Amino acid sequence: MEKEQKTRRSKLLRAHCPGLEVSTDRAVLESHGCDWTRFRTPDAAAVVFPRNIDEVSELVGFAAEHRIPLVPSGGRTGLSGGAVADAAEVVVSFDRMRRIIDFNAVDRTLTVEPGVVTQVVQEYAAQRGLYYPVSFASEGSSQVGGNIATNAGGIRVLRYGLTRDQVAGLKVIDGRGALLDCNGGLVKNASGYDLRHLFIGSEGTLGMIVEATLRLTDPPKPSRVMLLAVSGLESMTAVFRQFNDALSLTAFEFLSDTSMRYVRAGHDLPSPMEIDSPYYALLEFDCVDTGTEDIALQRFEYCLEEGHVLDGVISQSESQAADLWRYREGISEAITRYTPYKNDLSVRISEIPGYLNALDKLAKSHYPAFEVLWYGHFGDGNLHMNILKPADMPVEEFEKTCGQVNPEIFALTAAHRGSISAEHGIGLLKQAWLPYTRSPHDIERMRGIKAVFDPLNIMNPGKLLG
Ligand code: 2HG
Ligand code: ZN
Repeated sequence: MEKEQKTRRSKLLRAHCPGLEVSTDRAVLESHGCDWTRFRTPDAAAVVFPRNIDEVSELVGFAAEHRIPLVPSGGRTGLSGGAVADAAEVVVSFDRMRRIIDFNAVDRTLTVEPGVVTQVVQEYAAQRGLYYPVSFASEGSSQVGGNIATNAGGIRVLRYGLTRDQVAGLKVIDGRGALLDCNGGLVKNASGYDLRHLFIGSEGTLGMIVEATLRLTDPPKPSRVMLLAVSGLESMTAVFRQFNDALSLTAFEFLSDTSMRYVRAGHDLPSPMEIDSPYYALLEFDCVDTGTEDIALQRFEYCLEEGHVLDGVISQSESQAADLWRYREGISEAITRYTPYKNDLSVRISEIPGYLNALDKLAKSHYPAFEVLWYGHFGDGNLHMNILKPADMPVEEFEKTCGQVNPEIFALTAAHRGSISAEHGIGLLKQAWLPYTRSPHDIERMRGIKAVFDPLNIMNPGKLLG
C-alpha cells in the first residue's frame, strides 16, 4: 500500500509540476529523507528541488489539492527527527535555493534564500566588516531555513540570543499556498500579531520559509578563552557568577569528565591540564586590554582559593582559543559512533546544580550499565544529556530502554519549570513528551494556530504536535 502510494505521488508530481526537479533515486531518498537522528528509517516518496518561490508556491498548491504531505529539508543536521520523512512524504529540499539576494549596509541586513549555509552567511558578513553571531558545530552544513524553522541556538546565545533574535523579515509559503511577507526587515512594527515569530521555531509545521532577512551586527571584539577545571556543580554556578559579573562573556559552556574523556579520545586531543576534574567550564570573554585579562586572572585566583576551580588555562592567541573550543565543540561528533540517545534540557541557570544532581542520580540508578555524558550551554541553562549505546545492544532495544526513563526525567524537568527541548526542537522524537513542557491550553492553542496556516495538515505532518 505504502509502495503504491509512493509511486502515485512521485508520478503525480512529475506529470503536473513539469518544471520541478523530482528525484526518486534511492541514494537521494535516503540522504534527504532523514536528519542526524539515528533512530528512524527514511521512507520518502520523492525529493523535490524547487529553484524559486514560484516553484515552491506551485508545489504547495498542488500538494494541497492532492493531500500530499511535505517535509521541508535544509542541511538535515537536526537531532529530533524534524526533517525525517518515514511515511511516504515528499521531501522539499532547498539545496537549489542558495542565492544571496540583497545586502543592505545601512540597515545591516542580509536577505537570503533558505538553502544558504550558515557559514556562508557568517563569511559574507565578515567580508563586509560585520558579524552574523549564530554559531554551532554544524554551521558548515546547516541552512538558514532550517535554523529559522528550529530557532537554532548554539554557543553564543548568552551574548547575542537565538536565531529568532537575528530575523528581521521572512517570506513564507503557508499550508494554504499563500505567500506571506512577514515584517519586511523593519526594526519597529507595532501593527498587530507578529507572524514572523510564529514561523520561527515552528519546525516546518505551518509553512515553508522561502526567504529570510537576517540582522548583522558589529564584529566581535578581541577575546580570550579560558578552560577551567571546576570541582562541582555548585562551584560551576559560583564560577559563572564570578566571571559573568566581572567580564563581558560571549559564552559559558560546560562539560563533564566523561565528556572530556570521549572528546579527547575521538579527536586525539592532549590533556588540557595537569589534573582531572569532575567538570570543566569553557568561557569566552571580550578582552581589549591587559586590564581585562588582569580582572579575569583575579577572578580565577579567587575561585582557586575558594576551591571552586582546581586548575585552568587561558588562550594567548586565536589558534589557542580555537584549540580550547575543540574540547567542547568536538564532543557531539566524537560520540556519534556510539548512537547516542539525546535529551536537550533547559532550566533557569540558578536551578542547574539541584536539577542536574537529581538527573544524574536518576541516570545512574536507571542506566547503571550505560555511559552518560553531560555537556552544554551552562550560561543558557541548557544541558545536553547523551547516553551511549553499548556496542552489543540492538538500536531498537537501546532506544526503548532509554525512553522508559523519560517520564521521570521530564517530570523532574517540569518540577524545575524547565523545558524538554532547549534548542533541538520536538520533531518526531520528543513529540510524545510535549505535555511535560507545554500545558493543555498551550497545546490546544498551538493546534488552533496550525489549523489556521495549514488546515489540510500537509506541512510536516506528525512533527511537533503529532
Ligand atoms: C551542541 O551543543 C549541540 O554541541 C549538539 O547542540 C548537542 O550532541 C548534542 O546533544
Ligand atoms: Zn547545543
